Amino acid sequence: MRIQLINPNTTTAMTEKMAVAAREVAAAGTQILAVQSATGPASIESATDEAMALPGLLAQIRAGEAAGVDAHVIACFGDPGLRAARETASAPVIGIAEAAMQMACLVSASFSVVTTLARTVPTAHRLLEDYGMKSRCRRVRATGIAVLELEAQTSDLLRQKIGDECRRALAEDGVGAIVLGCAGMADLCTELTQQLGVPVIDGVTAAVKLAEALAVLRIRTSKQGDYALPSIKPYAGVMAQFAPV
Ligand code: 5HY
Repeated sequence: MRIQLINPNTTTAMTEKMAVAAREVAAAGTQILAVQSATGPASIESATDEAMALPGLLAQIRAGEAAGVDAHVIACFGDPGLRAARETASAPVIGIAEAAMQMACLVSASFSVVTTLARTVPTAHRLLEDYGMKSRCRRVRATGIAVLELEAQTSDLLRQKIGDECRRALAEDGVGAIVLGCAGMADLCTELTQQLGVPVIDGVTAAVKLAEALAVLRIRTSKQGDYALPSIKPYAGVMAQFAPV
């Protein structure tokens, strides 16, 4: 099976980092095709970044569909463009935030999210609302770490900072699990789970396993209702190259 792992930001080191995490958990017969947007911001930390990242992301979804991949993973914690990607695709499309939150709910009554900048906290709250998860998430905690500080191997200092915030979540929020709020934290999940003694869930690996499950079960994105294909129409200016076909 082939899973297209899409980094919707344009930072190659981050794409490579998440590909390593994805390949570590992928089943023997699963190929991880790691790609990133060709256009857009280096990291996604605001609604503006997200809007500017979407044309490049949707172009990758279309390319993956043309190549016949079995599933797509959108590897950014804001789940940018998830609904548009599902309109575009017939294969399943999994967002890492939704995947991590759903998986946390399977093993704990409640969880807290430990994420990057305070700037991204409202996005996580909006997703919780959209996914009907508000009652399961006790708190979304920022670490003050920018996404690009996590682009390569996470430094010891940042590991410590993220670990400390997870410990505070366990001490203060009354939760049984932690969801890591950035694709750049994918390299921390195993060690934090060992250190903290509770499930620490990274969305990249959670999404890969959910994508495999849907592909094996041959469950694909519904093309009726909300995720019906978008209608074809002219797009003007620079957007013409991104128009649905
Ligand atoms: C991510 N931004 O996972 C999100 C994280 C965040 O470029 N990749 C990004 O902080 O919302």
